[in-house]
Amino acid sequence: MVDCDEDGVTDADEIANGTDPNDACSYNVADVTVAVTSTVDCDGDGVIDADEIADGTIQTMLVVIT
Ligand SMILES: [Ca+2]
Ligand SMILES: [Ca+2]
Repeated sequence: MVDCDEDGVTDADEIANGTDPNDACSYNVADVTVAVTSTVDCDGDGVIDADEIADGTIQTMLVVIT
């Protein structure tokens, strides 16, 4: 299982989803199947995504940077 951007979604799943396997802010939260080891805070609220996923506080299924 390869997860190049460490967002918890394997590259194969990202390709299947159409998200970017090299962008830790591009993934489908529903498809997080491995440990999230990235330390990105994609929505900029001060809580890293790994913690938001663990806490269930990520609201959107697909993280989109605006
Ligand atoms: Ca990704
Ligand atoms: Ca955040």
